[in-house]
Amino acid sequence: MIKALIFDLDGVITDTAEFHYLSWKRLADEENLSFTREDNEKLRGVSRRQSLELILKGRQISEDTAQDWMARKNRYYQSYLETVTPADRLPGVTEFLTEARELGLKLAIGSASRNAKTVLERLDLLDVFDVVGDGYAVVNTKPAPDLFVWVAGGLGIRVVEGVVFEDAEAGVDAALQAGFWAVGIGRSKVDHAHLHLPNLDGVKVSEVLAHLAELDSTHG
Ligand code: B16
Ligand code: MG
Repeated sequence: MIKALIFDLDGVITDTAEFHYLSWKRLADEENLSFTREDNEKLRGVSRRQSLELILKGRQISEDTAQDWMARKNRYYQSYLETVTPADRLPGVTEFLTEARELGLKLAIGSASRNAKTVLERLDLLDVFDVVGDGYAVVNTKPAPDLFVWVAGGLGIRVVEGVVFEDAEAGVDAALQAGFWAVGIGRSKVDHAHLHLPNLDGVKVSEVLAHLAELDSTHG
């Protein structure tokens, strides 16, 4: 029996990946680091700290410099966030969340981002979610299961009663490792999830739940 839906933010509810890219790119250009759009794909769902490490590609810098660079990138990113409006919800998101509420499901966010609450405010969605797990909630980030387990605790559900919607390989790994149902969204390596969808446009919550129930009765 599914009681809650848990959504990743960037790539599922809205697409802030481009802003992350532009912000890291500006920092990389200022510091003479090579950083391409292809490199950026590897940062999907990955924490700020791990993103910096991937961009450095093994180059060593002092802790003070690392803190300075992450803070600078975050300032660039936050200035992009000022342009976000409810129109930046991804297609189908509003309808999907509305149907989920009508079905009596609890709703939550499980995002690696420390800016998740700001983004939700800009999208006018903060009040829609019962629990928001963000980059401040746990120490071990995705693919560790900790964030989604933290969210389940806040919702008061068992992991088998929750479905995680994720666009990143690390996020699907985290959800599966924790024991949730997982729905992979988009073109990244997410087809190890129980169900894989291109996006939420035109997707019915009732159909997703029916599909998972069918899997449960076949394999469960
Ligand atoms: P911040 P998600 C993730 O969001 C992004 O996909 C990832 O690119 C970013 O590095 C991470 O948040 C941390 O973001 O710098 O704002 O703390 O997909 O987990 O919602
Ligand atoms: Mg994501």
